Amino acid sequence: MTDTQKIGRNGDRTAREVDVVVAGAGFGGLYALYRLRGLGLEVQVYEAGSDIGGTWYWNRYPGARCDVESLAYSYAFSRELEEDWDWSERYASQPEILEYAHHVAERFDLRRDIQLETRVVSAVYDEARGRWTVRTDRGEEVSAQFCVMATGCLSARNIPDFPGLDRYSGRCFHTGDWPEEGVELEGRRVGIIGSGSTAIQAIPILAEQAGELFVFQRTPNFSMPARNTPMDPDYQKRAKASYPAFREPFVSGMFGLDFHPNDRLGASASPEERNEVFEERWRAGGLGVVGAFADLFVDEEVNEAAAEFIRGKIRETVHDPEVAELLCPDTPVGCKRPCADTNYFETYNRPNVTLVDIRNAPVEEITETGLRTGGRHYELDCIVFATGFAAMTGALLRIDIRGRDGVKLAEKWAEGPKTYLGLGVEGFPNLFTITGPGSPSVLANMIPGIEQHVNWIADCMVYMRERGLRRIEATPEAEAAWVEHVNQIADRTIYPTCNSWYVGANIPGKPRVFMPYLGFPRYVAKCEQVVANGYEGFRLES
Ligand code: N01
Repeated sequence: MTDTQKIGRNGDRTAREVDVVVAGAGFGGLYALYRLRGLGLEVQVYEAGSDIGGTWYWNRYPGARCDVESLAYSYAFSRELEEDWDWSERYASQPEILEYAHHVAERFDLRRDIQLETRVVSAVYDEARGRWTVRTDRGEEVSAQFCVMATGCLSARNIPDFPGLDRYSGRCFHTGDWPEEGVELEGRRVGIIGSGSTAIQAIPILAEQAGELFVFQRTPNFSMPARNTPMDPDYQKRAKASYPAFREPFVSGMFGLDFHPNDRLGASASPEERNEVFEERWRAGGLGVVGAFADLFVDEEVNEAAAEFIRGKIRETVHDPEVAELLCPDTPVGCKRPCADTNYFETYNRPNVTLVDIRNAPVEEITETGLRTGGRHYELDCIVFATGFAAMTGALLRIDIRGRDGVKLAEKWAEGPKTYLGLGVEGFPNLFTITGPGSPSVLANMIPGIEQHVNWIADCMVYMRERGLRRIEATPEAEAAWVEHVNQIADRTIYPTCNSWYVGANIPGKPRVFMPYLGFPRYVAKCEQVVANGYEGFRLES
């Protein structure tokens, strides 16, 4: 018997009762614990990893860092926390972000309610009791009034089902599960599959470490120089002196990201004027080119101008014209997640780096000693899978979640995720998702997005408590209207036009549905309006 179980009055084994179970101790789970505990609720957090940090715990691959400015990719809920933490670089590295998560956990004494190395495997709603029974992979069972799923948008790793994978005798790693002790690559022949944000960060470092590096690229991606620098102490001091004002542009633009959105329309600028704006932003570093014009995501011509500008930079940088062409994306800019890099395209000028185009010649098989594609065999000592994630839904669907009438979330979402505001799901009372599908999540600065969600959930629990309400559930009408709205907004943009993980296209068989909500400020306003109208779109019961 574990300490989460008790012997009931009749000798029967009953689950420990808590107010809230939180699944995941990344930035979402940590803040949920802080807020909900602050309401006097008993909260149990389960975390599958052997430490806290979520995404920033698992993604320890060489080169991992955040491409949102560190001063903005941080919690805003505590002025003291803001004051006592200093960032060392403009864009923080994974070890520094993880250290920050540890600092937050210590500072607010969070660890005592977090159980590590424990994965939530099922959550079943008991309608008669109005409670969730949550089970873990350690065989524990706990009963909770609320479930808060802080399972992350990009945490269910995707390793494609390449034939022969099991017989490979070398070492292979997914970037999202990189060994804590690191990997010795000196003198090794290393292959990396993928060319998304992760690969773009990892490739320059792997190329420095490995004897030879082979990059197996299916789709090239747009990337811009991050121009990362050590943190200027004066800049940090000024930012902290008026932190809310500093943070404002990181939450008020359509994306709440580092795009520094411009109100100006590219359609009304001449080609020379457009290029001037692109150039200025390219020089400033970060993802600014993507925010160069207000119509860049809706006007194909403006988007193509930005695309051609970046392609020009790739052609200038990469010495071999054939390699440069292979690296030039033919998708609209921003349609797949754009990246901010350090020496990515330059890396292809190194003599130990080979780009292998697998767009028309997919990986045929993994052999005992390497990989075969395009009729050629590549001998490899190590294969790195930078092949992404079952984004947005994967981490939720690997938990056996059953709501009212025993309905499985996996069945309900068979044709794509359906939520109201990315916070609640019809048929699943008292279950909240932090940055769930249908919320801005990955199309916003994640930490402000998390804080907004957790605050909304915490306020909702207070509202319910004050009124003696026990259950909250999205109505089918509100949910259907929200799903339609999410798609209508996306359909006005270039987003649905390419095969990105935003639409689930990276996972064979996944329904093609645009999952995140576009427009963080509009979303926040909608959430506030829902509250002002007495949780409109939700059914509340005592
Ligand atoms: O994953 P991805 P990621 N055969 O899905 C390829 C965030 N992030 O880990 O494009 C061959 O983007 C796939 O090819 P294709 C960020 O939101 C943030 O790189 O599907 N190739 C693609 O090239 C990002 O978007 C930071 O044709 C296959 C790659 O694998 C998200 O995480 C840093 C394949 C996967 O790219 C995920 O990025 C890093 C197959 N069968 C990541 N299957 C920050 O800075 C897949 N691929 C904050």
